[in-house]
Amino acid sequence: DGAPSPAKCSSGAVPQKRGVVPEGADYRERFVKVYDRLRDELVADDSCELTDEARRWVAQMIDYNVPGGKLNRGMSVIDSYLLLKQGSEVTEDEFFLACVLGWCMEWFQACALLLDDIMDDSHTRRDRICWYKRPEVGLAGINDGILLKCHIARLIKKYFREKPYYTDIAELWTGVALQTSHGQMLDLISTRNGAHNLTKYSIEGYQRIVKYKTSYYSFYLPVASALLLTGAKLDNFSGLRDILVEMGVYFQAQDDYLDCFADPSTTGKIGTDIEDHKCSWLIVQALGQADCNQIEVLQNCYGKKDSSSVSKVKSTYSALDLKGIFSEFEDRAYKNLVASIEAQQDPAVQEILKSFLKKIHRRKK
Ligand code: DMA
Ligand code: MG
Ligand code: MG
Ligand code: MG
Repeated sequence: DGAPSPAKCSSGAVPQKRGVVPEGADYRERFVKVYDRLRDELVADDSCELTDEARRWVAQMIDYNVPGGKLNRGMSVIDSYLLLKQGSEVTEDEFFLACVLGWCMEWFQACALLLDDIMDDSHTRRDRICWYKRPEVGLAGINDGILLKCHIARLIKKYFREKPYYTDIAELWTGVALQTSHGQMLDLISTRNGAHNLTKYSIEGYQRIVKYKTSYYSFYLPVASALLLTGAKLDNFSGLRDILVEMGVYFQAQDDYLDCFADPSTTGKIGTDIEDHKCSWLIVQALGQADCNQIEVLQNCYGKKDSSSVSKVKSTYSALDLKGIFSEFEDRAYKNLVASIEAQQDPAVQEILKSFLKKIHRRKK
C-alpha cells in the first residue's frame, strides 16, 4: 500500500529497531521513493469526478513538472529536520512526514516555475521545452500551475490536519505563497517601469524583489517547515529567518549571473533576462558602473529580442568586467553570511545554515 516500511537491516550484523530510521541511511533515495505514492494519491483523488482522460492529464502534468529538478529544496527539509533531531531517534512515520513536506517544496517550486516561464516568455527548463510551450498545453498551463498549488494544500491537510502544529504549517505555507506572488508581481511591475526608464533600477529595489520572489520560499520555507515538524514555534527564530533571506538574495544574484553567462546545457534553461528587460543583478551593477556612452547602449538595447541588441548588452557587461565584479560580490556575500552564521547561538541552527551555504557558494547551476 506504499506505507512507510520498517527500517531494513542491510548487513544483518546490527539489528535495527523496528520503525526507526537508521543513521546514515540513504535519505535521498528514501525521499525519491515517496514521490510515486503522493502523485498516485492526488491522481486518484475522487472529490471532483475526474474522468480517466483528466486523470491521465494530471498524472502527466505532475510527472513533467514536479520530479525532474535538483531536489535541493525538497532535500533541505529532510536535512534540516535530521539536524534538528540530532541525538534523538526519528521514526519511520516522522521521516515520512518530513518527506511529504519535502515534496510539497518540490510541488511549490514546480508551480512557481511553470507560471514563471509563461510570464518570462521562456523556452526551456530542466533541459526540456517549458510545459506551456508544448503544443497541447499553451495557456492551459496557467490552470495546471494553479492545480499544482492546490495539490499542496491537499497534501498538507491530508497528512497534518490531526497534528497540533497544523495551523502553523498551513499558515506558514499560505503566507509564503503570498510573499512569492508579491515578489513576482514586483518583478513584473519593475520590468514595466524599467522599460520606461532604465535608470530607475536600483539595488534596493532589486533586493526587495528577490527577497520576496525567491528567498522566502527557497530558503526560509524548508527550514521553517522542519522546525514546525519538531514542535518548535517560529516566533523564536527571526534571526535564523533573516540569514536565510539574505542567503536567498545571494542565490538569486547567482541565478541572474548564470542567466547571462552560464551555458544552457549546464543550467537546463536558456536565459531571457536581457530580452525581458528584467531588473537583474547584472543590469543594476552595470548602471552603477557605466559611462554616458555605455548607458546609451544599454538604454537602446536592453529589453530587445533581436540577437544583435542582446550581444551589445553582453559586450557592455564584459567591458565593465561584470564577471570580476560578481566574483568579488560572491566573496563578500560569503564572508558576511559566515559571520552572521557564527553569531548564532544554537549549534543545530548553525549547521543547517552552513550546509545551505556550502551547497550554493560559487554554484555553477
Ligand atoms: C525566479 O525568478 C523566481 C521564481 C518565483 C520562480 P527567475 O525568473 O529568474 O527564475 P528562472 O531563472 O528560473 O526563470
Ligand atoms: Mg524566469
Ligand atoms: Mg521570473
Ligand atoms: Mg533567472
